[in-house]
Amino acid sequence: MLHLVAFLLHCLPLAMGHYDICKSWVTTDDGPSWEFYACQPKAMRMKDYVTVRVDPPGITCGDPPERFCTHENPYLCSDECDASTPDLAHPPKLMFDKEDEGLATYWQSVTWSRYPEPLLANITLSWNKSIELTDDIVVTFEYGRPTIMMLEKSLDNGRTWHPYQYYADDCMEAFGMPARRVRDLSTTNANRIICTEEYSRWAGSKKEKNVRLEVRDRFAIFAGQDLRNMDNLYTRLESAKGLKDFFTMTDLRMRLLRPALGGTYVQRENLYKYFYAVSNIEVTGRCKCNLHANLCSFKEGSLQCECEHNTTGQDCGKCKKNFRTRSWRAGSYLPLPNGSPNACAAAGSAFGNCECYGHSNRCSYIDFLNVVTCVSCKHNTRGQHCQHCRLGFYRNGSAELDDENVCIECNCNQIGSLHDRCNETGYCECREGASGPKCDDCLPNYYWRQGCFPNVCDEELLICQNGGTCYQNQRCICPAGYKGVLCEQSKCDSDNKACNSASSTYLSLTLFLISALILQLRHLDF
Ligand SMILES: *[C@@H]1O[C@H](CO)[C@@H](O)[C@H](O)[C@H]1NC(C)=O
Ligand SMILES: *[C@@H]1O[C@H](CO)[C@@H](O)[C@H](O)[C@H]1NC(C)=O
Ligand SMILES: *[C@@H]1O[C@H](CO)[C@@H](O)[C@H](O)[C@H]1NC(C)=O
Ligand SMILES: *[C@@H]1O[C@H](CO)[C@@H](O)[C@H](O)[C@H]1NC(C)=O
Ligand SMILES: *[C@@H]1O[C@H](CO)[C@@H](O)[C@H](O)[C@H]1NC(C)=O
Ligand SMILES: [Ca+2]
Repeated sequence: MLHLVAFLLHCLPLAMGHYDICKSWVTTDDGPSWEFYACQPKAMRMKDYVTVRVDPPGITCGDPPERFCTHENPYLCSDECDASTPDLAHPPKLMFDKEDEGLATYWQSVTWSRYPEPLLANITLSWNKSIELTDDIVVTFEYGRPTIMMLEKSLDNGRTWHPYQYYADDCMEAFGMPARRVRDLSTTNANRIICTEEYSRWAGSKKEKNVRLEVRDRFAIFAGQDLRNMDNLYTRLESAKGLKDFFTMTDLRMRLLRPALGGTYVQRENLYKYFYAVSNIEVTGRCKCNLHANLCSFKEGSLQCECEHNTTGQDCGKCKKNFRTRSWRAGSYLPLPNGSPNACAAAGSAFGNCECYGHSNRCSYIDFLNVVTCVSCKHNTRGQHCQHCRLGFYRNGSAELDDENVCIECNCNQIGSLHDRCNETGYCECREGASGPKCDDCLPNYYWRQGCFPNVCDEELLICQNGGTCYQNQRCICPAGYKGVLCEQSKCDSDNKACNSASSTYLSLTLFLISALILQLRHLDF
């Protein structure tokens, strides 16, 4: 079922005017045709499409039922949280419902009965889709805002996390960071991660309920107050490194680290008034579609861009099959005001008939060969159509020719292999004694020491004699009185002369040569 998202927030400047159509049918001197533009979906209330997870297990109040009180009324602890009674339960979903006039509905944690062990909770919001913030994130707390918390975000569906903003009543004490305000940032540090004290203090702000991640104030650094100069913001989003990504995420995590205290100290005799209660989390943003879609729909439980410009994927992040003549590119806000669609092109369109499997944007005609060939093949490919792997790379059997991962580095061990090329299954050519696909192992009866060398001694054939011990297959450590490669030789034969240095050296050299010869012969047997 295709359920089109129709939540348009008309009050948002970013939802208006700009980049809202992907193509239009125009008539030119050559007749009517499509014209294409960079386009993006409207901003929406992202809390309607989120899945939430609250950690650790058992942090939600009411199981078993519990009494609590408030900072306003600290000795009247008659309020009750009971998970089994709908009217008294405070499950996580109440952070995302529609508030009726008057009474707030909220998720609530257990109280701080284990003080001084910290009362910690994580609230993780996941969209399974990259989204771009267009307005402040606003978290509404009932019964006081936390005195320490932080926001983290993920860009890869929760595999890796990054700090987003720190909040504390004393930033230096809680996080070792100086307190800053977004309003004091400038164009050179607009995507700085800050710690703010604005939303965590109790004194003078008892009635304040909201904690913000100030997206508008950051936009305003470029677009000015009231966000009048959006063109400047769009220009900067294209050019300033990391700025677009700052407003992008797939997941958001709120780490609650210390609840509201209602004063300077925690009152141990009344821990029923310390807990977290969140009534709403407002996240306003749009699907990230790389400027290749102006619609985003909710299908099978996930947001999905309705890709144009012959792109495909959840974020329109690649070219459709048969439209991979040049490599995929995101659309661009520039040049103003319509941007560039950077559409994917079919073979046989803009580039003549030269297919490059998406590894090159350029073809060139070579006169004396009378061929058209791809120029500067990327992704470690080479060849007229970028259809081969560069030397030192081999073909990824599970990737199609137009996949970015089509060529895998051979990674041959520099010492163990003859050269850095490998065969079609990634096997390198090994030097004598070396083995393994990458030649970083030794054959049996060889040892590794910057290359593979035949064992001098071992536990099978080349056994150290006379009680000698084999050191890492490299040499025998002989007991006093014995010598030789395998300690096979007594230093002092019954003939006393042999103990004298000159002749003994001569003798042992001879024996060494003989035993080396034996070793060589044995080696030939393998
Ligand atoms: C919250 O998430 C962080 C990782 O971001 C983790 O280290 C921490 O243990 C979690 N806390 C709880 C209470 O689950
Ligand atoms: C996430 O989205 C992808 C693409 O729409 C979908 O295939 C996948 O099942 C979704 N995963 C979850 C956990 O919803
Ligand atoms: C995408 O491909 C279709 C043909 O399937 C073509 O009509 C259309 O113009 C292409 N769009 C773009 C933006 O190249
Ligand atoms: C081979 O290609 C597949 C498909 O793109 C990719 O998932 C995989 O990681 C690639 N393998 C290597 C070793 O790069
Ligand atoms: C690559 O070399 C390995 C080891 O020599 C061999 O087993 C494999 O069959 C070779 N693959 C191809 C495609 O030649
Ligand atoms: Ca609510």
